[in-house]
Amino acid sequence: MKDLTPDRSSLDPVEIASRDEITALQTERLKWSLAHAYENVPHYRRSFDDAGVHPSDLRDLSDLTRFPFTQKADLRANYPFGMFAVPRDQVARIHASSGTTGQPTVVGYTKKDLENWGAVVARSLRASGMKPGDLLHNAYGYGLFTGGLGIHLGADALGLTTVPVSGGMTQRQVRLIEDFRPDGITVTPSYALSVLDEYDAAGLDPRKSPMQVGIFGAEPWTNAMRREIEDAFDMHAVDIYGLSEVMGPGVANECVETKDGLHIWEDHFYPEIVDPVTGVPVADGEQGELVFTSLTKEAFPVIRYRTRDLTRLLPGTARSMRRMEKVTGRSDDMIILRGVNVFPTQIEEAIMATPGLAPHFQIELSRPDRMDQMRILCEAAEGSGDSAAAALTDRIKQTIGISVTVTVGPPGSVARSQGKAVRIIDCRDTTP
Ligand code: DLL
Repeated sequence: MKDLTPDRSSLDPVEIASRDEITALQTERLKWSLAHAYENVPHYRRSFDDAGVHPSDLRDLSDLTRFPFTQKADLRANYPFGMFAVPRDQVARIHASSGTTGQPTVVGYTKKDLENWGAVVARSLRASGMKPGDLLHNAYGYGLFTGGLGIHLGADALGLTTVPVSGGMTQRQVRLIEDFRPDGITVTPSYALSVLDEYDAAGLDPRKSPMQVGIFGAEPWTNAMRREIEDAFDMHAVDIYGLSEVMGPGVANECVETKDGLHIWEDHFYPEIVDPVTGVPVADGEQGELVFTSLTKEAFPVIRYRTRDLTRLLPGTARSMRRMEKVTGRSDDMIILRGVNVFPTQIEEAIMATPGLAPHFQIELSRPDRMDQMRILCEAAEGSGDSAAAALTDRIKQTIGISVTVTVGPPGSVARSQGKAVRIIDCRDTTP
């Protein structure tokens, strides 16, 4: 793999500023953001008043913990535009979450917000090893989802040539990659695997593909999956994180030279980690739920937004800004199987460590006789037998401590998605 480390002189000065400079900037911006939310969003005025706090109570960053959390339910209760802090005619763009359960969550951006978003995505793409003039194959979905258009903004800001392919039509993805010869690809890691399958189906060698880097996010993926993809395509695989409520892609990104967790662009998004049950903040280095406060957003400020994503904060390395460890999963995706907490990422790790299995999988939950059961649906790698089932069952028992059944189907038998993978099929009847 080629060394893609960006030239230090090409970085935004704030990426390598001192911690004191970053803290001073965050404090000034946080004061503005709290006042802006309080003065312009009835929900924030009410919730701050109820908690007995006022934006002027914030003297330094540690005072933020006195302010109330914001939850997804608050955004839903104010559907569609109730959380906007500027008049609707100053909102330049609307995005929304898919809303598979209940109401979609609507978010908005002013022109300035779009500029800032473009800047943090540009920073993310540069950290991933892309440079002005490079060609980018953008296979994140375009539309209300923030992936496609968010990456596009950043690619424009960095000066890339963007191919706005969006998701789907996998054969065409491969043909365009081979014809246009992109330097990088932006796509969910699970859909990257479908692209990989298509390379095989077309009889093409993925290691000869032109791509030098894949920038993968929008869903959890493990370091084991990173190795698999890097090996298969002979390219770097880096992690990009974000969520619509906070901005979209580009809230945090790995640096291609270190791949040791994602630097949070702390000059725009202030992170905290809290205990997911009690909401009490925990120290850097400890696991918990990630919470974000926006520092510069005009249209849709978020104050202490509970992401449900589980990770921990680590000190900066390649950049001064703190890192978040690769996300283990969402607290809502945690399966409690007969008392043991299990995340789909742990199953992914076990599958990747078992010879003879392809990296596709789904987890089926059922409850016969009021006992929760887990079945792992996975696939034999091309040309291998099905002896891997027993090996995977054993590995999961030994590493996670749960008994599961494993069904190893033929290649292509596990459902594919064109964006975020659907990992859990819940067939449990929860009626008492
Ligand atoms: O998925 C934004 C995005 C697009 C990020 C493209 C990266 C690339 P939402 O649809 O609002 O936004 O979903 C946000 O997806 O709270 C996480 O649970 C999950 N997620 C996003 N990035 C990662 C990642 C976009 N790198 C939700 N690792 C978040 C793990 C991720 N989970």
